[in-house]
Amino acid sequence: MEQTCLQYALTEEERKAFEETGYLIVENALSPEHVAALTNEVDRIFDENVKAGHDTTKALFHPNFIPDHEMFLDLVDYEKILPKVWGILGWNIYLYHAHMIVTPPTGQQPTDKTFGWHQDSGRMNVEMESEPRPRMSIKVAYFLSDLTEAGRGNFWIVPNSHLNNSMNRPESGSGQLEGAIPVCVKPGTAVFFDRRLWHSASPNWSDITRKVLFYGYGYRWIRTKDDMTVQSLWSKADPIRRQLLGAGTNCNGYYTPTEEDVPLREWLKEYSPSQVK
Ligand SMILES: O=C(O)CCC(=O)C(=O)O
Repeated sequence: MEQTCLQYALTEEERKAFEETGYLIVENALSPEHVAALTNEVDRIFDENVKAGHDTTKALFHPNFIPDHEMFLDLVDYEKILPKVWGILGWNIYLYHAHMIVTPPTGQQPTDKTFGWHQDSGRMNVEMESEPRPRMSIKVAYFLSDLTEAGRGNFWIVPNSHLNNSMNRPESGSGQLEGAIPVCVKPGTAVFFDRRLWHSASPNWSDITRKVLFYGYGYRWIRTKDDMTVQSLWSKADPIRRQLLGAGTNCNGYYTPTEEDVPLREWLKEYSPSQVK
């Protein structure tokens, strides 16, 4: 981690916006060249899946994509983004989950069918007692395709909904949650969202294939949510990247970390001590 990343630290304004609304939009997180290079790899993976039988009109949900290309790995500790992640969650973090979603055109006419609204993390929302639920994790979504208009398979959210344990769903099965909006962003935009923010995927009624990379960061004591076969990447990774890829000295170190378990804390002690609690 280079000290230059500190210029991208979470500002007080960004913290306030994230805490109040449950999300944060960072435009131009990726340059057009970076978007193009990532898109090539996403297209390659989509084509491989199509060759293996994936229906070209259906969304491809492709988890555990970090080992698929060095560029995906490099985004794990991306200097423009990671400082904001630790600004929100602190230093005892890792990448617990990552998925790529490619949403091709459905070729169908728009409908008003209710989307699949949810908070992240399944049973966490049932088995953990508290109102509101605790944050525990966030996701960063890197949008690679042009989503400046609705109807393109946009990510939908209900701003300010992250402190609501439940939401009223339309009983008829048509219409969306009250206050719901499509996230309309340019390629190269990163969108941070609190796992509790009520959100949903949506159908793609346009003729532009939607492409997004989701990076889920959570506390080190949370289990991985997909296979996360990243262990083979540990030996070549620097200490902070190794932490983010789930390395640790022993099981207890995920709960009560030593210096060796959390090089990110040691780095922050040296370069940004006010961020170490
Ligand atoms: O594909 C989308 O826009 C939504 C993804 C989603 O629901 C999630 O990452 O939990």
